[in-house]
Amino acid sequence: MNGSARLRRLASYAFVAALVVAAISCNEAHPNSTLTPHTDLGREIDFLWDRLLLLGTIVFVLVEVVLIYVVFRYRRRENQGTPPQTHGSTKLEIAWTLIPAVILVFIAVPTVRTIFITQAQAAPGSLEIDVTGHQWWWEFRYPDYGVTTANEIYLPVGRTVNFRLRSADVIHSFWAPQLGGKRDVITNRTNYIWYTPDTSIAANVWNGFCVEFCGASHANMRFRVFTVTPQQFESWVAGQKMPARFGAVGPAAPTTGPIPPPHEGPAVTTPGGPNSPTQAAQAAAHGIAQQSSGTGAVGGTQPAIPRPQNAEANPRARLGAAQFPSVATASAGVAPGYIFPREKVPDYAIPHSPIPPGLKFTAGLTGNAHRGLKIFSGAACIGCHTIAGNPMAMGTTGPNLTHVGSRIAIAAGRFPNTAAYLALWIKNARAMKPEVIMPTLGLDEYDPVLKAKVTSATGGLTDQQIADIVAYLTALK
Ligand code: HEC
Ligand SMILES: [Cu+2]
Repeated sequence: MNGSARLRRLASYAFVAALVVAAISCNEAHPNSTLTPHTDLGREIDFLWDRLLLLGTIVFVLVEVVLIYVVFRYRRRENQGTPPQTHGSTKLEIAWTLIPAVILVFIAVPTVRTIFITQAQAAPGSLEIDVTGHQWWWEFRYPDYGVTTANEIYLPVGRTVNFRLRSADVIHSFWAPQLGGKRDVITNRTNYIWYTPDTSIAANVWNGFCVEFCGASHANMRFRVFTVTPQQFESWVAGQKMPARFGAVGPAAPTTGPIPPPHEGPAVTTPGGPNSPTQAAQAAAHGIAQQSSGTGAVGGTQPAIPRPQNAEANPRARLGAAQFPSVATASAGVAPGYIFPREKVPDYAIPHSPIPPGLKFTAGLTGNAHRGLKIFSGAACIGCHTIAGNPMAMGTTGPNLTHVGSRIAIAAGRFPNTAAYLALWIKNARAMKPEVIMPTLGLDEYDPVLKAKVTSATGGLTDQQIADIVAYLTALK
């Protein structure tokens, strides 16, 4: 291939590449783009980026024009002798020292200004959120409200939020690209980042990520930010402050809902519960995984959250108020406070992770939340999980499950929060998420970390027991 043919070929490659870049950047949907900020902090950084990009482009174009001109204008011609050689030029040296210095001033002034703004302390009266990075999930505490959650935060628009970032183990990094950031989460050190979500972004969901490699499941360490109106936030806080709600378990319960493998379509509830036919119809209409409150569950491939159902009678009689007082007094299956409507969650915020091949769950099982509460409270779970209102569950190694039923995803955004995924998760978390700290708990399941099978001697749970636990957890709105 001669030189000009090669040049032409390169040019056509470059042209195609430019087209691809243009096509990608014209696409509307950029849910994780950092170039469309929705907070004050995000805009400060965006301003700096725009300014530097502009200056850099001007310098680049000037330098390239001069370079190309010089290459062609002064290229070697035939029969040309050695051109005159020069050594040293004070004028030139002053020029090429001064020009970059001036350029640097233009870069330094906005940079330093932005650093001062973004590193300043948050304004007084900000909403404080304590963020703790764990391998591989996020713990969020609202110290002013006594609310603890995992992997999902609600922020009122228009109010500055001040994140206090700490790590429980290794270095992580906290980043919700469209809101602002990112900032490292470091062991034995508290970092801060604050921003104020624009009032225009109420009723939105934003993806968040861990962006510092922190081990096997680093890529599975995500979170969701819900930006809501101040009123919705107050309502959400009020609900989250309450102890666990058990769900609507009526006197006629248990109504049933078999748990199919998640790759099968939504199953049909067995008749029995007062709401069952309506629920089934709703589920069919919305393609939503169905959940009959307090009892067994149904999952489809649809990553839906159980919808609140009508509140029913008090389960106190069945549970024994003395043993689980708060659980027993809670009677409604309806979430006690505002929760972001499941059907409004955009697709980019819904997990699409595949289920590991070989992991199966007995189809058609019916869970019972009463039994689930007892099994949960007597199993290893309570050593790692807290459920406010269940005095047995006080562990802090894993996420707080007090209102786990009101979250859209589990396992730090890896799977949708439906009965079917919950069942598989409890059965073999380590198959669902590599090397996760939560052990494999399903009877006869293979624990890929311990490299051993789970037996009944090591507390292995049957599918029926897991279905019961799932009924209990999904009732915790
Ligand atoms: C050794 C501690 C440990 C034990 C025992 C344990 N878990 Fe977990 N669990 C964890 C950890 C850690 C996570 C977070 C995993 C992740 O996302 O990386 C977790 C996550 C979960 C989640 C998802 C929560 C969320 O918001 O993402 C559920 C549900 C859950 N566990 C239920 C159970 C149940 C039910 C049991 C008992 C049958 C149990 N766990 C036993 C440590 C444990
Ligand atoms: Cu990480």
